[in-house]
Amino acid sequence: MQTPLSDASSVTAEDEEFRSYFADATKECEAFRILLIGKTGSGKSTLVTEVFDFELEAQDCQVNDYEVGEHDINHPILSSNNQSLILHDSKGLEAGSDANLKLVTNFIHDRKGRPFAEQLHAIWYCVEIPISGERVLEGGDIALLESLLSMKNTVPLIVVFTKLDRLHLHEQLRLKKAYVKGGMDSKAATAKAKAECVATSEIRFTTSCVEVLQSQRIPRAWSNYCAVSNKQPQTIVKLVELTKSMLTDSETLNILWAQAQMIDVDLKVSLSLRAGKNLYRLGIFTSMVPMKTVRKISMLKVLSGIHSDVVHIWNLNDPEEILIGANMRTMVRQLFIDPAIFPVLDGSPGPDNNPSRIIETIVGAALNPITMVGPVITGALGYLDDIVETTPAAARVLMAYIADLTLGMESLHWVIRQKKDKVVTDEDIIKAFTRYRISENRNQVHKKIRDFIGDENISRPFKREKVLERVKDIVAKCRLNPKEMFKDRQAK
Ligand SMILES: Nc1nc2c(ncn2[C@@H]2O[C@H](COP(=O)(O)OP(=O)(O)OP(=O)(O)O)[C@@H](O)[C@H]2O)c(=O)[nH]1
Ligand SMILES: [Mg+2]
Repeated sequence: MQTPLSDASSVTAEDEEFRSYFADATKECEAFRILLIGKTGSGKSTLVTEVFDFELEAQDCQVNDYEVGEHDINHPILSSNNQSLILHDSKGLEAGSDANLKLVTNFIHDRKGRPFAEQLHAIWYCVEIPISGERVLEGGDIALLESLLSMKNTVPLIVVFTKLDRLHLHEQLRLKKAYVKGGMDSKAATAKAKAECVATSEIRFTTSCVEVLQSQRIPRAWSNYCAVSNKQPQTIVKLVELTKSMLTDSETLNILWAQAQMIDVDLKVSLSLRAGKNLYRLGIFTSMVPMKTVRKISMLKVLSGIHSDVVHIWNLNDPEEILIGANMRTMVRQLFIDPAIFPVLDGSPGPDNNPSRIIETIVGAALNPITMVGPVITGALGYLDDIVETTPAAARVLMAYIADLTLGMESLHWVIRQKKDKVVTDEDIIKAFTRYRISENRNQVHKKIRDFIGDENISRPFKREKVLERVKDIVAKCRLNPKEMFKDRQAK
């Protein structure tokens, strides 16, 4: 039995307003700022729609400016769909356009001296992959890279070769033609060409793009390159990873990047799990009497901070702020936390082992928020007050909250991704969270958490820092398979 100690730090913590870790880390700079360079038609708008769900057709007048092609590089482009991103778009560097070159270099130079939030955090230089022998980089491109080199630009610049699928198709047709000419029948030629075109495209891409970019002729003002296609999401994920790898160790930029991009789900999950860093900040895993600190701050506040961090990383378009509202937090607690508080030793779920019943209740309540807040919150508060005395149960709650909310948000991400308007509604949340709640993944998560708490004495200081690591392992083993999860309920 531990006797509560009276320690000054926890008294201070009692009065301290709980601050979200991610909100703190990004308070000086709330959006990732990216510059797009590339000729008209090179695929810039398409790319940003793919990566950021950045809806350029929105009603916003700034966006309309963008649509008509009057790209004023100084004019930041925002989208209500994704507020973690600011775009700047250049008109492109048509060969010989000195005025344009000056505009772009002056802009990059000017941003260099600005406060961090106004600086450029990355440059994507979009170049269409040539398929009929055109030059990949022209005089204007070389001149720009030259001036970036001489101004000692330090903003990571990635050369993004676009429309990779066109090269694949071009190669496929070329191969097919050759095989048919050699006497093969059309069907066999098509199949063979299809199977081989990716490999031959790779060779073409290396000679027509990579070798040119790496040649002496091209000033080394670029940091890296990749090839993308809007028809091949995995190529776009690679660009996101590449961009992330250029962000050095700035915690702010890493958080903003994970938030802003909407295509690399692994990156979202990984940052989402770092919401648990709040626990360190509050001293929960470093104090000798951890749960005393939890109680002083209140378990609900801790959960609410974690909740807000996780939701922010997923960065869904939630104009009504349903995801951070009290009803949502209550729903998550009721769906996932109660069983973590009342486990039974054989690893089966606790008192709510009738998922369809609890889900029906929750669904009804969440759709009708007025009926929800009162009784459910009272119940949850009661449980959480009771458990703060019991270290293992509290640790289990924290682990379950981080893991379940992360996977629930992943489920919601997949639901929203299928929607055209990308706006979160109550129904989407219910669909996504109940699907995860009844999934085998959720069972596994809770079983693993219970196994962990059962195996180890969590109250020992040297074990505590392992908790977040363990949550990471557990989530990694229980990641969702969206195709499997939503196979019988396709988005309407
Ligand atoms: N096949 C294929 N077409 C693409 C791809 N990316 C873009 N396109 C097409 O290329 C055309 C131009 O794309 P945009 O994204 O509008 O190009 P942009 O660079 O924004 O052009 P401006 O706004 O005029 O500067 C559109 O018809 C796109 O559908 C791709 O990866 N593959
Ligand atoms: Mg465009």
